[in-house]
Amino acid sequence: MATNATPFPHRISTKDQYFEAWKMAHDKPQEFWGDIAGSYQWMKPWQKVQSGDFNDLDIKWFEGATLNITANCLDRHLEERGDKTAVIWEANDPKEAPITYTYKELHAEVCRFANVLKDRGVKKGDRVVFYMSMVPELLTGVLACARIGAIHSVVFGGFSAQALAGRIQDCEASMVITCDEAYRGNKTIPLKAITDEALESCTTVKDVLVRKRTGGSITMKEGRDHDLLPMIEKASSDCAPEEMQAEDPLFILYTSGSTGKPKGLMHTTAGYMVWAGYTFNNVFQMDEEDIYWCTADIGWITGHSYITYGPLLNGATTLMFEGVPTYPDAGRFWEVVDKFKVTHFYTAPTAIRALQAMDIELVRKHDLSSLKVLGSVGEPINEEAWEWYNKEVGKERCPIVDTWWQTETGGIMITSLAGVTESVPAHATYPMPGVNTDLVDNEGNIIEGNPAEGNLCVHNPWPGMARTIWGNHERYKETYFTTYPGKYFTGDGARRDNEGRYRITGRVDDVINVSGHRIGTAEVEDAINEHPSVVESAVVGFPHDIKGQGIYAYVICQPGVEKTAEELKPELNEIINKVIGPIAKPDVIQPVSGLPKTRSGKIMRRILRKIAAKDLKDLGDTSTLLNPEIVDEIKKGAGL
Ligand code: 7RM
Repeated sequence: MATNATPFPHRISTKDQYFEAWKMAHDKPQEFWGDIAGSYQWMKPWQKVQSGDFNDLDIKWFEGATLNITANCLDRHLEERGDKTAVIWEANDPKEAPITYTYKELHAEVCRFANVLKDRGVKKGDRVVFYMSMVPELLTGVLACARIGAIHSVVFGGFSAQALAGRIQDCEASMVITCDEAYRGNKTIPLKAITDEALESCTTVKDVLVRKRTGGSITMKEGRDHDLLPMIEKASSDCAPEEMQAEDPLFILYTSGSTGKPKGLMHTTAGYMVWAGYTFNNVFQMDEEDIYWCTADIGWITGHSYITYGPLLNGATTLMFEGVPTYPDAGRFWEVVDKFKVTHFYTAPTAIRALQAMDIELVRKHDLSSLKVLGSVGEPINEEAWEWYNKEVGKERCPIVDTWWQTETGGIMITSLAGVTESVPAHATYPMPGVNTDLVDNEGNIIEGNPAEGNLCVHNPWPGMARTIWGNHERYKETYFTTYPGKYFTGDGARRDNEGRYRITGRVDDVINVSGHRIGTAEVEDAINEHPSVVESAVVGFPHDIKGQGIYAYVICQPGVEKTAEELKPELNEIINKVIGPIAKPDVIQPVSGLPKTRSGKIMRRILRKIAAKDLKDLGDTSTLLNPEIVDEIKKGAGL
């Protein structure tokens, strides 16, 4: 394909241009974002680029405009790159043939799927929950929803029936789309059976569409359950994009916080589109012929913004992988890079660390010379993993973009731009244009100057930010905007170096990040407390070589119940599997007779974190505790 080297509008190509763009976005955000939005396709123009602020929290971008995001992901490219590969799908089993879709084919497939949804009565504003593995229909299905204005909510296939049910109930979904079973390495996961169990407690779901994948045995409920693939095959490939308001919801995605149940973050259409498109374009700096692979699952925000929307908005080729990094062996990632000549590779530090621990020949025997850019996302990357990634995967010739962002932010917020601004080991580095960051101390005072360390906040609205928590705007305000009034508080701590570059140090709240998965300690505690012998528990994170953080649970059993950690483990795991899913299983369980508490009855988690980390320096003053004697007992129990 004959292509222009830089067909991408608003591409930042030099470090000076980055600083100029950042300043422009800072000084004149309305003009800056109006200009960028101009390169997308709109049905009606906007009246105002942005309104609302962090006090009223009635944030709107491109109000008055109408559009359809799939027209921008698909239709807009048909003329220029209709025959270009849009999606490459690689199966769990390397022997199974990959599937590719050109932009034309993807367009047709999304339209067919959209017609299936319409035929089942799905309308604009209805919620459709996806509980699937990484089959092509997960990607085409979310786009089909967007095509007709239905709101998608993808639930990661590792969550339990109860967790799935909670999400379906919270957003009152009318449809669930699932698979018979998922392939995951040499295992299968019974997604349909889990869905059936979840639906026992859900009253809003009228239809279940089942994408057959393994052919494993499932039960189909007459009238409710339908076989998806034959329906798609029969449907017409003609489906006009629904005209959506800029602020119409596009999707809901559930994520864990420090308290309470998972929150359904709601993202809207126009701002999210502009943010996903702009960030993808500038962070990855792809050329027209490049092949991009993000190893995330579409069940997480990374898969929404950087497998699906971001790449397709930019007319890129995006690879979607059904499998896991260690099947059939731990060289699978590199085999796939070689097989498809991947140029841009985006993964999580936990995967890097896990593969780093394996035989190096698994990396070296594959040809990785196609790679141009490497990315990291999901958790802080330690220097050792960064250096290994740079040396063994990038052969010291690929810039690394360490991209810091969150489900709430919709897209990348702090990162270097590949080959444009410098990569610094373990540093996310510079905020994107339009992101005005502050480090604040615990009292909310802004820490001026460099270097600095504090709680990371953003003090201006940006197009991609979540607009609310589904059904609970008060909780949205309370969670993100009251700790430091007038600012969005990220929950992360960060340092800023003399050049103004950020290094994210990790969560400063009660969220732990296990293998890049966000887990609320309160959720795990609630699950553990369901055990009939458990009186109380406290869950904290601790440093883990591969997972980044592990889960450490301190558990108090009823008087007279003398259970060892070994006895508790399978019983607690069973409950956690049932309530949340296997991703939340504790690595360490320690039975204790009490927990360190302040005089007001609050658990002193700081002490528990130190003990879990086997770090007894600066335990601090424990004499003010209600029960100081407990600290020695817990230390002893931890083998310290
Ligand atoms: C994209 C995503 C968000 C939390 C966030 C951080 C941590 C993500 C980085 C990172 C250090 C990074 N969304 N985090 N990226 N920490 N460096 N590059 O992961 O909502 O699932 O998690 O993940 O703590 O608050 S998420």
